[in-house]
Amino acid sequence: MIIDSAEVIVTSPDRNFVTLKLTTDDGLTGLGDATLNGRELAVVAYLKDHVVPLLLGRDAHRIEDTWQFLYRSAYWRRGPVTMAAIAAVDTALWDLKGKAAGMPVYQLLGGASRTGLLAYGHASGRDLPELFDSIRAHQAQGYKAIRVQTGVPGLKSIYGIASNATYEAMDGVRYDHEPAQRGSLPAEEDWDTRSYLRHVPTVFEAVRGEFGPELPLLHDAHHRLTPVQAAQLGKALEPYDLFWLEDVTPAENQEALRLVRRHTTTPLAIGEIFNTVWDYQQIIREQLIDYVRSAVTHTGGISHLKKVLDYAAQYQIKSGMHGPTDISPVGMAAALHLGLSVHNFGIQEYMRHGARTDQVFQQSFTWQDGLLHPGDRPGLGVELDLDEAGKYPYVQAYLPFNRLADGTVHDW
Ligand code: KDG
Ligand code: MG
Repeated sequence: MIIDSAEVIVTSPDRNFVTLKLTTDDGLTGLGDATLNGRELAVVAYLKDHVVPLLLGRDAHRIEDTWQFLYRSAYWRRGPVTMAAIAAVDTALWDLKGKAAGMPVYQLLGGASRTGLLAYGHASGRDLPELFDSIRAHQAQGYKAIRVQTGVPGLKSIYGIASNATYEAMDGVRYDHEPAQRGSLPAEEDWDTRSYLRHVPTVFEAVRGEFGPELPLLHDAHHRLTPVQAAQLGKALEPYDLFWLEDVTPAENQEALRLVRRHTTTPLAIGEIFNTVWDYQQIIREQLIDYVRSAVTHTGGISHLKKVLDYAAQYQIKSGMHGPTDISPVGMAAALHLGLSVHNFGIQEYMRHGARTDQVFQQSFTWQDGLLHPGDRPGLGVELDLDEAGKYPYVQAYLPFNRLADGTVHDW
């Protein structure tokens, strides 16, 4: 099974996606997701100029060897662009191996450890009535766990969601396909941490009052807090029994989490912007987190994220793979195969893609009773319709950024 051709496909049905397609001498095709939200074309160039020429003529069965070759031979290691490119190759090779074996990828990873994957969706609203409607609409769609984000009084944007997001109603659920907004400049949003810290516990008190104690609730602080503010928030939210509190502090400073941990037992999830096992070394060893947020797409592919999760398993830390709409259906399928197979699966983030995206990427996963399953087609179970993809050329889009009232740039 020799790699004959490697094509990088950019398409923007509801948002930008970058896909690597490998074709072998025996006519099999494998897909890998290389989408890096807001920096898509950097990965396209990395793949086209520096990776594709190295792949032609290689044995597609040698997944681990190819991974190590791409990682070590570049000399320059880690980083989101490199690791998204390597992830795409790795994922496409798993897809090929599955197709060659006539088995879904999860079977090659050791088989199913469960019957389906618990998934959470994103409920949001400018105020409580809108938030409650959004939670109910998610429940009606079958979601058994829900992330809660709301507007903060005095701030213009709904926190955690782009203010001008293209909302598209699907079965009554509003979807923010784009925190990344189309245009040549990132949108500016406003932020005030003290208002946020005062407001969020009141939201969770109201949600628990309305929806009761059972519903697993999650919240994302999107790197906006200092360690002591994160500790305050975790403590304030303890009565509402969160499934997790995500990205409380900027992830670069891992020691910050020691302080947070000393003050709260609210479970912590971190890592959607991490890209290697080395980013997790300290926070897993010191048990500073409870969930690993990395996506296959941004963490070197199925092979590398499995290593992270196996390491995490030694400390009873579970998976919580990143699954917003900027992970393509190919990246989502990879997450589902990995999640189904590892023992320490925790929860899967699942925001539905738009109708155009679903036409470009034909998928075979199922969503039933709040559980996802990757399906049993050989490989990943996703095929890319090139004609459909060709209808939607790349559109420049950036994630927003924040400024405080005095004009200081703040984490978004
Ligand atoms: O590309 C960035 C988005 O994926 C991010 O804003 C979404 O934080 C996010 C989440 O938890 O899904
Ligand atoms: Mg997040």
